[in-house]
Amino acid sequence: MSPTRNAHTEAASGLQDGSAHSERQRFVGLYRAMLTIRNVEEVIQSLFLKGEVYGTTHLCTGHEAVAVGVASVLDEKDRVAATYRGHGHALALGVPPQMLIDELLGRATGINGGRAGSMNVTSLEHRLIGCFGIVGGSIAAATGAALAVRRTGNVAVAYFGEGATNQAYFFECLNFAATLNLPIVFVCENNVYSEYTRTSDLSGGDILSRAVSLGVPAEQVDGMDVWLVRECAGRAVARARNGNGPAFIEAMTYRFVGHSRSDPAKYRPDGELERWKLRDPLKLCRERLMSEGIAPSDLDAIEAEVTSEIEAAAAAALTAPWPAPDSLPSEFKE
Ligand SMILES: Cc1ncc(C[n+]2csc(CCOP(=O)(O)OP(=O)(O)O)c2C)c(N)n1
Repeated sequence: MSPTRNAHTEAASGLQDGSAHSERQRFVGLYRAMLTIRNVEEVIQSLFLKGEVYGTTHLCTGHEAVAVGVASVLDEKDRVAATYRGHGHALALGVPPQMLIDELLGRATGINGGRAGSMNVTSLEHRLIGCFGIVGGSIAAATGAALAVRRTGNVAVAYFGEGATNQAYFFECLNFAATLNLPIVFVCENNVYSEYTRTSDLSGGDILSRAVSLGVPAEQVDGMDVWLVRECAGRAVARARNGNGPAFIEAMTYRFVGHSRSDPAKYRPDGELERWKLRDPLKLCRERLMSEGIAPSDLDAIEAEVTSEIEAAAAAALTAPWPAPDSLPSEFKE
């Protein structure tokens, strides 16, 4: 089945005929996709604080360029595993914002019928084999998916945080992927913190060397710049697709919000957040688009359009139907 996409992901994905879309238009699509993620995360946070979101939430605000840049080089039959911080990945892969917001509010119209919630969003139709709450779980799931897609010329992508590179999954799966020459791209989103601790206080050595020592070529990229992420991911995905085996990307990024729920992130040193915000991926992208000749008023119009689309989706989610009790799996019925 062909994945369902919105206009923004269609443009962003680069899956349309290249001749019909100039490079400039493609990057406007990437900007729109990042704006969508930012706006969805903002409404989710506000609905969470009002008690409308069930379970917990881990927002990816600040990581948008990684999700969008990598998704933009994937094709229709690739496979992706993400983490509990996976709303952005789902949206970048084409899950409609309305269906994601509905899901987080536990509504029947959610992408998983309201049964998955924030941490377990899955949509095979959109290439997303799952979001995993177990740190490092996405690495194992994507490695399994790489085994499944290796005969079809497709690739698997594992997203995970830098804290997951201390997990056994990381070492076992990179070793396995290198040994079997699997078509997989490991995308580590290094956002500096693992929950409430600076990851450098938990880890020995550097992350790129770990991947290289297991036989996986590794590259670091500025995860705030969607152009650079797209180029880096393009190289890694092409390598895997051409039968040259796994690749590892360490995307340097920062989460602008706390780890989860209403974590105020007081463990950060003064000024750190502000310094990273100077390199907000949306700001960098907007500046780049303006330098390419796109009028600020056109970008303002896109921003206003996305904001009102997502606000309308949030309002609609609040009135969406609940799942019928008899739609519960039989083991949950009395
Ligand atoms: C196996 C396992 N151990 C511990 C946890 C608790 N936990 C949830 S998120 C997290 C931090 C992970 O940090 P990182 O991998 O850097 O990802 P980030 O949350 O920064 O995106 C931990 C320890 C867990 N979910 N799974």
